[in-house]
Amino acid sequence: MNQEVRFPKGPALDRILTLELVRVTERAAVAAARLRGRGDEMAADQAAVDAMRQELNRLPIHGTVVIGEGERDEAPMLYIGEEVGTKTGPNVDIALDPLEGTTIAAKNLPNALAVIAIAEEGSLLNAPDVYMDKVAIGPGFPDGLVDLDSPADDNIAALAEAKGVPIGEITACVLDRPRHARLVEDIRATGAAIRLIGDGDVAGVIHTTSPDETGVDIYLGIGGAPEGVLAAAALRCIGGQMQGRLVINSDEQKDRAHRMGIEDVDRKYDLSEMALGDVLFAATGVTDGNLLSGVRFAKHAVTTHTVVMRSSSGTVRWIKAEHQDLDKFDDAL
Ligand code: VTB
Repeated sequence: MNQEVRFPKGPALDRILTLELVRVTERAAVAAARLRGRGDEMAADQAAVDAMRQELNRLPIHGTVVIGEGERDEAPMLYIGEEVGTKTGPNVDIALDPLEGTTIAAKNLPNALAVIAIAEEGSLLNAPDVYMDKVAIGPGFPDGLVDLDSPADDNIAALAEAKGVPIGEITACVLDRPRHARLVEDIRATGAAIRLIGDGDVAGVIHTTSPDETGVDIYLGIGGAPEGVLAAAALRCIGGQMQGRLVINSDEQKDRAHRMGIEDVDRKYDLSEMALGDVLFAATGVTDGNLLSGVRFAKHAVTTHTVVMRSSSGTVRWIKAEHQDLDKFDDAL
């Protein structure tokens, strides 16, 4: 999409793909979960990447990875620009993270996910692998209630007022990083609570959409830009508001953004400028989390928990799957 914002003409993706997509994240999650809590981030990530790629190549799509494991020279698989699928179906853009939260998976902490979004060709922001400043809230609030350029205290006060609760009942989710020291101070000064997360800000943003279950009302701060696009894809399906802006710290990063078609690196993106048109989004829990349970291994079955959503219908499906044919996870293509 880049600079030009296109408007959707209507559903373009095959409905069947919604359920097909579940297999892709299920399989990546199972592969990663087998290596959960082993302290080996690379191994867990690699297993998830291999598994996701194999399953993705079975989908009847002609897909191009726009948000992936990295640029071609640094990622052998699922790199940006890689073509995936059987190449017989619709042309689609794909944003993926086979293991979002590699560190949390390695430590077996909450909210590691296998994540993918599929959208009509040209409708996902081709974000470089740099940081992105983000603000997100769930659905049901007036448009423009929060703004990336407003101070955190204003955003929190506006949200509390719209929710009809005292500020002390608002919880902000923030990545636990030294770069957020000032942000954390500013939020604490309002009286709001903070959920500090070690990693996994795709889940952090999605958590704002169900504050009653997750306890998170607003997401604030700087995380990865690819994770920002994935989160935007999810919010386009469930509803909610989000803005993001790339954080460019060097000429090299600026060049990288330019190469990906982004002219104005200071641009503030709204949700629909990061993910537009007919979007499908799926996430399977790797470790237990606030929205999704992790993979469960029993003697004769593996159980997975997945959420899959579609923007054009607004349907959100929660799929608990019991897999009894355990060999299928080891099938090579
Ligand atoms: C976040 C987090 C990811 O990257 O986007 C983070 O959600 C940002 O980078 O799980 P830093 O770790 O450098 O702060 C991840 O941790 C993935 O690497």
